[in-house]
Amino acid sequence: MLKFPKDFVWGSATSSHQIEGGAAQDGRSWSIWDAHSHIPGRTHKGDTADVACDHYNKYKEDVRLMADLGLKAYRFSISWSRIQPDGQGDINPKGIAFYNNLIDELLKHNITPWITLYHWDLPLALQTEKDGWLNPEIADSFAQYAGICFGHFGDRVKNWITLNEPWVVAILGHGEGIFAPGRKSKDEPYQVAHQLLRAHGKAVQLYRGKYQTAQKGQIGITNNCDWREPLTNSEADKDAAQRSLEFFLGWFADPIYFGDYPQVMKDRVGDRLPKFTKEDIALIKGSSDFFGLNHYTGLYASDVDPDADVQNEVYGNGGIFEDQYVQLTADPKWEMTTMKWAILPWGCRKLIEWVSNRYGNPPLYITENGCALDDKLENGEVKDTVRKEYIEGYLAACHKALQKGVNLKGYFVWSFMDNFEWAHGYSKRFGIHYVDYTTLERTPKNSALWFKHVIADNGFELSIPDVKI
Ligand code: GBH
Repeated sequence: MLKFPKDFVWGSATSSHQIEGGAAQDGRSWSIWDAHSHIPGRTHKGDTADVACDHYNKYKEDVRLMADLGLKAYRFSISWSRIQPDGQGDINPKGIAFYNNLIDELLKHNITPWITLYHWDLPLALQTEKDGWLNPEIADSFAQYAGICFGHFGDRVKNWITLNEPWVVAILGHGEGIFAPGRKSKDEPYQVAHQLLRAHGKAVQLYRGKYQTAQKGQIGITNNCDWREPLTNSEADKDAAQRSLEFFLGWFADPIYFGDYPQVMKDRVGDRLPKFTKEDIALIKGSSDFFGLNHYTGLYASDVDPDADVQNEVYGNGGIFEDQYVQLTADPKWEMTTMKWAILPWGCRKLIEWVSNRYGNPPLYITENGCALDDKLENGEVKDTVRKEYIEGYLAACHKALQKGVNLKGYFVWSFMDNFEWAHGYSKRFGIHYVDYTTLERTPKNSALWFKHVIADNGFELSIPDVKI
């Protein structure tokens, strides 16, 4: 039996734009993702999140399903456009009321709310009128919005995450342009990342200065990272894997833990990498009470000779190719999810050990981990064995890391239910609950029924003893 520490946080996660729907309900305004998905060709089959899972109207039913699962914690995000339709200024009382009701409903069922303030759905006005995350003023707008949330919800909410995956905002939103706001650039990712870090720092400063003592909560940030395994034992490939991890995760975590970007980024990106002022460093260094990590997959990394004529996607390596010169490859033998992401539990173990070693073994939460499959609902059942074994393998890897002393304190499955998977629309299913998009009916998949026992037993009997962890 693999037992987890007492008080281990067993959770599941979602985000506002992916599940809520009610896009124009009760005074909500559009976010950059509403605008993005309404442009033909940006999402699979033109899917939008206008209705999504209609969680805005079905939240009570959803909390009941969470309670059925015995979930200890639920991580969700707030739609900034519901709280401040213009992104600044006036507060929308109906938006406040919705999250108050959701929080109260969770607490009534003994489920601890974990709130993410920003999961990519920037109020559209801030983009069209202010240039969004490119504008240094956004740090103040974000802190103002965060303050509204701390003030209205912080009496009951003790776990705050400022930003979800700033890497995605920078690289997919401003580098590749496949996510909102759909911009393609080799420089903007660095500029946007810089403002995201400053905004995070300002929100944390406000929380610590004005709310934390009275409310007694914790605040941090969630970053994402895929594992990078050296392709060979050569020093060059080992360096390439390390460089890739520093460009991916060190980019956001080094400023928070050490007060500056990784040296390898400063060396290679040069003047295109913004510099922190003393005031910025005072805001950002030490600004996370815990290390939030979203993790799904990994790839081999190998070194590329900058002079060689290598054909590579500019952004295909988790960053801008010419800044890193890292080639990423998959082993054809690896089992893949329908996202074509490799299932690599051992990569999860290596990554959390890497984080623990580099950042001084901080309290660590896996705030997302999960698997997309072609699920079929048949006779009321979804036989998602691969998902159950994915979660089982990754949890076994977590357990091994715990035994080695990693300070892992919780694990949130992505996602509580099938939802709007961004550019993939509704074509990818990550949920442990199946959503029928015609009737909007929810059904627990077999993975959810298994996870329920894991929570109840605070561990599980490993059913896949050959899994490589
Ligand atoms: C998360 O991001 C999001 O927070 C969440 O909203 C989303 O629904 C969920 O994932 C599922 O997509 O092609 O092998 O190079 C995930 C961040 C970054 C993880 C890119 C996978 C590419 C893997 N992703 N990474 S690969």
